Amino acid sequence: MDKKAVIFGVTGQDGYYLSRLLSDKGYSVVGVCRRTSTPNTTRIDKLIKRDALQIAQGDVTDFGSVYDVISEHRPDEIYNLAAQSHVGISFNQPSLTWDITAKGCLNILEVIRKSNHEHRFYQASSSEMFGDQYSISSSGDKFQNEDTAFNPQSPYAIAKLAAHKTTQLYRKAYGLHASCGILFNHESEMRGESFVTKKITKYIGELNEWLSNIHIEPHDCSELEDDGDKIGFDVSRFLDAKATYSTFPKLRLGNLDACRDWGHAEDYVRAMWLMLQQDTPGDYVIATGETHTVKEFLIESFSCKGFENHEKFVIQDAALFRPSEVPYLRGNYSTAKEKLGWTPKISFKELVHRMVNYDIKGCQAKWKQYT
Ligand code: NAP
Ligand code: F7E
Repeated sequence: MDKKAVIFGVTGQDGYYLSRLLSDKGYSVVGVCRRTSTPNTTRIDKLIKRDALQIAQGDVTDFGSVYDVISEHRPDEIYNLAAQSHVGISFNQPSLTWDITAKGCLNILEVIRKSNHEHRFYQASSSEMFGDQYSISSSGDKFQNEDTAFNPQSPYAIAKLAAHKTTQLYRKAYGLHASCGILFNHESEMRGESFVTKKITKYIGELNEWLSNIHIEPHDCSELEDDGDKIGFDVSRFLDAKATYSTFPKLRLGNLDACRDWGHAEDYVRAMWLMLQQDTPGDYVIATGETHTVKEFLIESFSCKGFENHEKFVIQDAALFRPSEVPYLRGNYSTAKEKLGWTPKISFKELVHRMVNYDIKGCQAKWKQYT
């Protein structure tokens, strides 16, 4: 008989890729959505339409709705992807972040513990839990693996660590088949727009559209003028005399020196599924083993479209720096490779190019709609 899975956090980036993967594998997939005043199902609408995904109403902070969903559907596998997942925002909304990201996980674990059905459980743990900690290899390289100490640097990371430890406790104390994926940053065409990668690639899509409307090639931006927090161009020679000067805002970013290990979400949801197919539960680092600064991501993104450099278009804004930062992340995924047979397939360069191309096409399509 086909397996059944329940996904909390189905409307997010990973929820989309995971529900697609499980549905392709023949699972009956139930995605839990919370009530919002505007639609939050844009990523998954196509999956719902072709009956690859069934929706249940629920909120992880509401024990009763978590109980109802799990007891009604009695899934073989439960994936908890629900979180207030933005590290920067967690400094402004620590209490909400705790309720969703830490207590939400506890609510699910409690329902599983009380259930008389065997549910396998996946918890979306995070490399943010390492904070400023790393291990050092015999050749002197810095990395994090399952044995590296945790020292969280944000309310988000503290909530994730609480959920991680609670999952481990429920595994040990009550014998639950509960696994934690310690996932390093993973991005995609479907990434939320406030994360730094998507912020950059979406900006390039919009900038590219502006340049094409003023007849300037990305590799030839020398005539653009620096206008403080905007760039400007005298368009009178191309367009009607009324429109003489066109401007476009610069991209505002915070810390460009932080190092992140960026992979593609499509690879990472495969690892989540593999964890729940093992006879025994466990904890696994999922990463690419490579690290890049935010600045390197910027350079690679701008170079995809042939821009000479990014400097003309970017402003560093002190308000976007975090009160405390995670400086260096580079995961060692050898346990996942050995035990799950998992390796990432999509490289850093391919990830960046896929995101930039997707956002360029998206902005062109949007522009056509209005012209
Ligand atoms: P995301 O795009 O921000 O998605 C988060 C999901 O959680 C959304 O579906 C959101 O629903 C849902 N959610 C928020 N509050 C909820 C609540 N009270 N009840 C039920 N659902 C709620 O995050 P993601 O990038 O897909 O990441 C998935 C999970 O992995 C998260 O737990 C994240 O913290 C963790 N993680 C992510 C990364 C990464 O680099 N992407 C790395 C490590 C760990 P709405 O659409 O209604 O907001
Ligand atoms: O920041 C810097 C920022 O918000 C990456 C989440 O999925 O991965 C993600 O957390 C870096 C940080 O991701 C801007 O200071 C500079 O150093 O894209 P991010 P994150 O904080 O690494 C982990 C593993 C998760 O678990 C999280 O859920 O980029 N940065 N300028 C900026 N970041 C943002 N968001 N916006 C900026 O303008």
